[in-house]
Amino acid sequence: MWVELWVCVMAVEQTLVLIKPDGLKKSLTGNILTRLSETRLEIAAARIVRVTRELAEEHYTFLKGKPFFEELIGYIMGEFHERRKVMALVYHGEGAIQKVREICGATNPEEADSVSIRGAYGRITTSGVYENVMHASANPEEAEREIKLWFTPDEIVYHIYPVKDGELKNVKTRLWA
Ligand code: DAT
Ligand code: MG
Repeated sequence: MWVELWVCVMAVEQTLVLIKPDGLKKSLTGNILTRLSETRLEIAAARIVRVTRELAEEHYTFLKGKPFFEELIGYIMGEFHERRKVMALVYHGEGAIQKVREICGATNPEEADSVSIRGAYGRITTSGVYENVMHASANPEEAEREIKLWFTPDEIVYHIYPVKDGELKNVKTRLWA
């Protein structure tokens, strides 16, 4: 007798998570990391980033032209929360994109499942900004573009995308005095 065994194999993926300025201001970092640890995914990278206009506009480049674009840029830059920074993380593992999106919840915090992060902690301001606490990549192509925007290869502990050797010439940097 043949027994059919269906095994659902999920692809190993990586995804970008941002804890946005409202998430930091509301002291939700620990809470969000605890919820994400339920996924059993691995943290591959983490950093606190001061978001320049250039980075914000590049991250949301596909939304250029939307009526809410300028406010969205101000929000992610921290202009409304006295916190000019976000926490950026890369999660790695099977089905990472969908697992993180599920915990994150729908874009509109009023429509998000109430136990998701956005449903529980997000809000829409009177001027219509979706303050939805966190970002999560939506698909593998977006994840790759976003991870490469927010991290250099050396900041990620796993080898996830191809790298090449390069040399930076005449680059000014700050060193410990
Ligand atoms: P998501 O962040 O769920 O991937 P998205 O990529 O479509 O959603 O949009 C990016 C961000 O832009 C989203 O987190 C909040 C903001 N946004 C999207 N649609 C909006 C709208 N109709 N009004 C106000 N802000 C919006
Ligand atoms: Mg998106």
